Amino acid sequence: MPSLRFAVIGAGMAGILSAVKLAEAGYDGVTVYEKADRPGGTWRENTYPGLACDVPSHLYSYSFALNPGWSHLFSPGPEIQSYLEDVARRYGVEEMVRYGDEVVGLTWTDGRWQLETASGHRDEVDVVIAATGVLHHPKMPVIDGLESFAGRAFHSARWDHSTELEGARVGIIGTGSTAVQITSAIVDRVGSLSLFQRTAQWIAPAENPPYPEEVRSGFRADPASLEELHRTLSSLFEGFSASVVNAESAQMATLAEACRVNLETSVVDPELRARLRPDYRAGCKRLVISPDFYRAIQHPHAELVTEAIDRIEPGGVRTADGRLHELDVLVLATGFHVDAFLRPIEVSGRDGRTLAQAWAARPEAYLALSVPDFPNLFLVNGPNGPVGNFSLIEVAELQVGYILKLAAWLAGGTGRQLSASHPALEAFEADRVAAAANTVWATGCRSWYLDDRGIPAVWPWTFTRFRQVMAEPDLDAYDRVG
Ligand code: N01
Repeated sequence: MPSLRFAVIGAGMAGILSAVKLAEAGYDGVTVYEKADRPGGTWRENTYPGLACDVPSHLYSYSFALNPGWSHLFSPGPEIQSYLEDVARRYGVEEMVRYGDEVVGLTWTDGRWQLETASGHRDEVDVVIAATGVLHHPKMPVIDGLESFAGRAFHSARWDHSTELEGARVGIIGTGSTAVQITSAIVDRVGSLSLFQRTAQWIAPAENPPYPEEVRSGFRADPASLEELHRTLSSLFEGFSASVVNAESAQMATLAEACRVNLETSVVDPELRARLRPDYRAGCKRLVISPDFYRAIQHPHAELVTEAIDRIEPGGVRTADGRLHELDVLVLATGFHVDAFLRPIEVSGRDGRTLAQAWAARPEAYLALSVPDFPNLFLVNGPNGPVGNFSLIEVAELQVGYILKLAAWLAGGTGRQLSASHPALEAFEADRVAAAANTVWATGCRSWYLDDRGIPAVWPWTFTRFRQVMAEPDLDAYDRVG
């Protein structure tokens, strides 16, 4: 039995997966550190009305724990949270998790990681797997007067369930996937809804049919059919990945046309339609998928506000035209600090080099998972990885499979330390940045995919290539220390 000791940080989708796979590989020295009191990660933190996954549920599932019971093509957030909790329970992850204790420090000393938590607990491990998430730290908008608002104001990922929505005058800032889902979910209940749009979004139409009980029991009776469905969806998404990384592909043109037709045929008022029409290409920002957003925004008491926000006052939002939009509730669906990987954990690697120093310009990791001078620290869903409209579960499964191969090398006794070499990271980054220029994400829009230079901070190649690269580590790309 290998004698490595592991710390997994985070008990979200990727942390649960890591723990399951480490146990399956026979490692018994595994502790999962989770700052909250439950697993689930983003699905625990986000509880806003309308929360759902816009990747089909039968793809957004662990391949080893397919779920015949999904209620819908795109199942709601609470169902996903229950699924993750259920997997954590059934696969023995619960017993490995230390809840309510946040990792605050990681220091590489004498060939091992010294880990420290907020409670003062210490651990010493050979390998750290950081499964700390991407869309994790809420990004608050910088708008004058935000604190002066007299009603209830909160970020979408910190939904205040004590706030009464029935009959309330609700404002939503943002038009990303989150704001679109919230708008559709609450428009019928609120007194009025003002959606503050800084940038229009292309909306891909997609119905969200339920799976009738007979279909679900069919899946239960025939697990092979469920596997087949997972495979089919996976290859569909793999095809999509090939189109987004080639902005001129025929599939992108088809997608753009579907979004255009959706807008032109769904929105009746030409003036509203014009204000909802983006001036950039479909897919440039992360595609928003919704069956009913256009219906919602045409609701008699919904208003699309396209005047820029000037400031926030106790009574509501004042726009640049001088109008005060009076509100009781203000939802900030303004996204996340997507470059805050691992932070605020203080990480000190080989020779005292800190991650803050290594990432002073921006986060970078070889193949999105290993950072030079930080041996035996591996990231799942780390910087510049595949995040665009794919199943992040599938991404994480491939990454964890790769990390397990690195761990097997460490456990094999040939060497005890592995971190990507500087030349390997530099070559990877040069190729990545060059390839990113051909993607649809670089065709001229503002989006959370772009780094501070305006370069898409994502995997710019096909998912097929990602799968191939993850299949077998190239150990020559790593500094190996015995
Ligand atoms: O955040 P976003 P999100 N004044 O960053 C606007 C995943 N997700 O939470 O476009 C005015 O996309 C900002 O405006 P602009 C998914 O990957 C998945 O919606 O920059 N507006 C934008 O409209 C998604 O992409 C699901 O001009 C301001 C919005 O806020 C990711 O999470 C569901 C502003 C932020 O959009 C993030 O989505 C939901 C300001 N000061 C989310 N600051 C699934 O179904 C920001 N904005 C899987």
